[in-house]
Amino acid sequence: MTYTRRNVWLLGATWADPILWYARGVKAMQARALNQLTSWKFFAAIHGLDSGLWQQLGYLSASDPMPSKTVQATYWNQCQHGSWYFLPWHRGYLLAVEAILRAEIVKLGGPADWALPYWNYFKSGENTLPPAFASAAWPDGKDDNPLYIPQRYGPNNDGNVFVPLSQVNERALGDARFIGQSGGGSPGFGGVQTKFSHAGTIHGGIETQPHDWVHGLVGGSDTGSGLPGLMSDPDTAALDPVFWLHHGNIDRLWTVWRLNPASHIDPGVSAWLKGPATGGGRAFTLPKPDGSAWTYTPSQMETLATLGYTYDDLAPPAAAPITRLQQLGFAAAGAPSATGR
Ligand SMILES: [Cu+2]
Repeated sequence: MTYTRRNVWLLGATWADPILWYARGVKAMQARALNQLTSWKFFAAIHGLDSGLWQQLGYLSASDPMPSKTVQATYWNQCQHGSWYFLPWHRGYLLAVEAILRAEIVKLGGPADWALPYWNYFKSGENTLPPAFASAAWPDGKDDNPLYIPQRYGPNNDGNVFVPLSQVNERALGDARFIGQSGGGSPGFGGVQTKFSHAGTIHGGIETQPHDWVHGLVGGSDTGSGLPGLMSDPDTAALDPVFWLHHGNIDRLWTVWRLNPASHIDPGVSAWLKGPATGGGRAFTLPKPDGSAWTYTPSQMETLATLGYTYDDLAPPAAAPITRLQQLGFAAAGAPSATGR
């Protein structure tokens, strides 16, 4: 079967089934302790853990049971940033959490074809935080909505969470090269060549815009304490349930880029295809629903059909940057001869 990830704004209602089941799945993962491989906090720590910041924000206390050092070294602080591994690593990360959530949902009597919704904040009218995330109230209880996070401050740091359309763009889709130039030049669509890179500084085109920008605009910061919103810092971002809908959109845009046009291709070199482990670096390893380890490589992450899922919309954006640039280019080059004709 093929799972279909759908636009959260087009599910039909604030608490349409896919989002309600998402909340229930999140709640089940949140009920587990930090040292359990399928817990919400364990998964957030896979992206990144800053113990001091987690403590300050109330997500870690001295009584939290810690996994062994070996488990921490295998799984935690793994997210790939400033790297050509940004897209494939995060695709695996989404697949892993989605599999665990789906297993929880099925256990709770939910749909076996559940898939993670995504948030396409580029669509006008859909750039505000989906309402199921915006208030503590939810159908299953009074005020313990698992999708609601108080540490989300928005672009003006006033708690009004939206993505200002003037501050984000999809221009990276027009970059024909996946691999960027580290010495200046284009950062490429997918990022610069690195080894295992947990915190690289040169971000690829799609990683900068919209990825980084949306993180910062949604998370904002607390003007009182000065602490970042969860989404604003990679070491807390995945604690926020909206993280996964944002990354769903980034993941979708990778496929949009590959399809439009078909000449957009992923790196063909083995250092990318086989991942950092072939060069002696850490492998990409994530927990499966049964708690066992799943190790994957970028080459296994390239094609949605192989991975058994798709998106409800893989069309290029209406005002596709590449088309617009091409038109401008043609107009500029063709103008003099057109006038002379
Ligand atoms: Cu992110």
